[in-house]
Amino acid sequence: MRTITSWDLFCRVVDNYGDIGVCWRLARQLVQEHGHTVRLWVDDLRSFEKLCPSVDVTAQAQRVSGVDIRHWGDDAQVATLLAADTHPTLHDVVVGAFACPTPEPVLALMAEQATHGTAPVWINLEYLSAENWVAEHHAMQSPHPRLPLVKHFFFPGFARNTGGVLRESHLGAQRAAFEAGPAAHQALWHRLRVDDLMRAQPDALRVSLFAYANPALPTLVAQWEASPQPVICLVPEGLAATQIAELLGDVGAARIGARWTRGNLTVAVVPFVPQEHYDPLLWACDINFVRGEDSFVRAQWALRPFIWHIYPQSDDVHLIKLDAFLARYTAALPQADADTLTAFWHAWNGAPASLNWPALVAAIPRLRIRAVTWEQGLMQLGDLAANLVAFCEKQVK
Ligand code: TRH
Repeated sequence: MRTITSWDLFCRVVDNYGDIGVCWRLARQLVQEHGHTVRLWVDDLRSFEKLCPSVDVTAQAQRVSGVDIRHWGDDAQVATLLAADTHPTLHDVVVGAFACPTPEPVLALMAEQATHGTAPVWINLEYLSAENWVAEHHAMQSPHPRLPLVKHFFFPGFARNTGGVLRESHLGAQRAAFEAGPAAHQALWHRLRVDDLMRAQPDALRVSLFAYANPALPTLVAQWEASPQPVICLVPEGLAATQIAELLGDVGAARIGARWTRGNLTVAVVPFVPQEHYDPLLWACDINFVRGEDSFVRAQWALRPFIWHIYPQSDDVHLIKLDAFLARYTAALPQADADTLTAFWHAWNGAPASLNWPALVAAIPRLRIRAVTWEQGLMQLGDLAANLVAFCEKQVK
């Protein structure tokens, strides 16, 4: 009987950091929690470096945090790197993340291994969605049109009969340790270079803002300025920071350390931190604005109210995904709070007129309770990495 202990994971960076963010998290978890071997193929090492500064952007092959990283270039380069590797055959599982294509040399090798009955399990790791059809499509198979290979569709999700979402086994303990004492908070604020601000305004509402450029931002900033309670907005350098700087008449000044104060609002541009340092920022804020896929999931594990800026797709199909998640998340909220959250998420995703910050703030106590029950429900699905391992083991039994 074959067992599953090793993985070839292919990641194409389509945009921003979510593609590599998810793959890097999964790769580390397979190594650290399952003791497996992972070879992670990435086409864009510069985006990767942003999440993991120890990545050498010039190296074709390197090992970081126990993960073998390969620069995914053209097919010839894949073949060369494979041949040169200490492990020149494929690993037990070949994963294409976010439906990226499997390189031809890898397909050829898989087909050859298939003739000996040792073809790797072939997985298409899909995008995350709360839509109902996901459970029906999860684990479906698709035979290759030419080769004796079968691809398995593995869908992350929020419902039973999906793959769940990523969650490291130590996450709850780490979060509890962070919340237990002020030292961890102080270290975080120091790392983000805002310790003076946090000391000066201990009662301010703390907000983290990770978003794409957003037409609702001017309205939000105006409502923050007029807020009765002071608001501190921590915005990582990037798209939203640039937009805020332009909005506040300080074009080109969205550098780390930049600060603006307007009315009761203080904005601070903070560094884009390595991936493992992002969670504490979410844990330490009262409300988190997140985007894409990975930060969206991390905000759910932070047990704080969060606002999702979903990755925009053509024909507004992303709005269907947005509403599918909202339907699940708000089902257990009092109706008024469900309406408030829904209106705010809609405002943040294209309908600025309905943006109502005071209503959202008033709902925080109930949203925090919901965040806890949501976490409990999600944990019952098991975590994606463990679910994926179990799924692949089933395929080789
Ligand atoms: O960056 P994103 O918008 O990424 C993606 C991609 O664009 C992708 O093509 C698309 O399919 C997907 O969205 C839906 O958002 P995401 O997924 O939240 O990824 C951001 C990553 O950056 C995540 O792993 C968290 C990490 N991060 C840090 O490590 N440090 C930071 O300071 C911040 C703000 C984020």
